[in-house]
Amino acid sequence: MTELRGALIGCGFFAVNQMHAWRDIAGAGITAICDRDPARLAAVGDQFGIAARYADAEAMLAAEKPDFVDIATTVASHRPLVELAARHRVPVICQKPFAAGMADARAMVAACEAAGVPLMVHENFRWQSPIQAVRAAIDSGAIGTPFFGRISFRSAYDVFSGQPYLAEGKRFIVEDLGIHSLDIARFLLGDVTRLTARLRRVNPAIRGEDVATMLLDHENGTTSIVDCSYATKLAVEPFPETLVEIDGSEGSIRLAQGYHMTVTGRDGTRHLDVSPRLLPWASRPWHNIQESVAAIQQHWIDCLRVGRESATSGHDNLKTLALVEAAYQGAASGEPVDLAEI
Ligand code: NAD
Ligand code: 89Y
Repeated sequence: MTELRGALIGCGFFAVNQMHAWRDIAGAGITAICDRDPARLAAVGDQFGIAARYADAEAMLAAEKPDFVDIATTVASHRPLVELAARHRVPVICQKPFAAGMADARAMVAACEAAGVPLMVHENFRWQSPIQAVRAAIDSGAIGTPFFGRISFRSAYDVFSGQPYLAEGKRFIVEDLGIHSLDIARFLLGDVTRLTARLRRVNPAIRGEDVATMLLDHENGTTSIVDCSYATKLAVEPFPETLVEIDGSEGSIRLAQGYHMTVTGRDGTRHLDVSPRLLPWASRPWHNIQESVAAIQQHWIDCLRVGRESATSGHDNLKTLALVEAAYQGAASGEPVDLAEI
């Protein structure tokens, strides 16, 4: 099997996880990196032994002609970089949030489609092993047909020290973290027709909202609550665990703090430890996210090899991003938002 040669753009805080994971991916590796910040370029190049280093993404794509490009920059640069990859006919992964608005997101999907280039959004939370375990329990039929869900992420973890830009944007928790929770809601319970949202800021030291409570009507009639907070001080800090409740016609699923899953069905109750693996390069409490980075990157390579659309393709991610937009619009108006109008 020929090794696919990847190029990474953006050598910042999160890219280090992606670089570690690429080293373990079967059939692929990163052979060139780019960052416009020379210090970050040097740090990642030295840490991972990458000699091909570029300050300019276009120069890298032209010289290296990689098999795929992995964009790990923040949102402002996503559209120009995805369109650059499309022009060079290079399959592309783009970090979340895919875009700051629907028009940019649709343009990026259209550019890749027109160029015949696969596009995946690095929407990794659905790839966390506890979330996959919940989905497997639903699919097993043990709880019957789901009619209610709650996807909950509540924490007071200091995310601002590693990602200072999160304190500065007009938008914060829905665009940064709630986007994952909304994607998990779609993954577990299906697409959404209507969303009602309430947002607020509790932490006076940041610009955007840090608490969000959302009510989702799913196409199949299921109702869910998606709630997230970075202003919730708990006895035991749960970061970065997403807690899940699913009620079905025959039973229920609870994914509780500590990666404890309880499945109650016709045949009784099962208690399961669904803790993520601690990969050799990972560190607590990030190991849950880090494991999902490895999983989504392997999925990308598996899909790329056989020409299959990835689970979180650009096209799929438009539906997750539309929920983010609906949350901001709905919170501003105080009214429910019809997703068909986003
Ligand atoms: P960061 O600011 O630490 O790093 C971004 C890097 O990209 C910087 O070094 C910057 O110099 C570089 N860069 C920006 N534009 C560039 C360009 N045009 N060409 C070359 N280099 C460029 O940001 P971060 O915290 O690593 O976040 C990056 C992305 O990852 C964000 O979109 C964030 O939301 C996302 N993220 C995802 C997860 C997850 O679990 N999926 C977790 C954390 C962050
Ligand atoms: O940026 C965020 C993400 O995607 O996962 C957690 C995070 O790092 C902080 O909220």
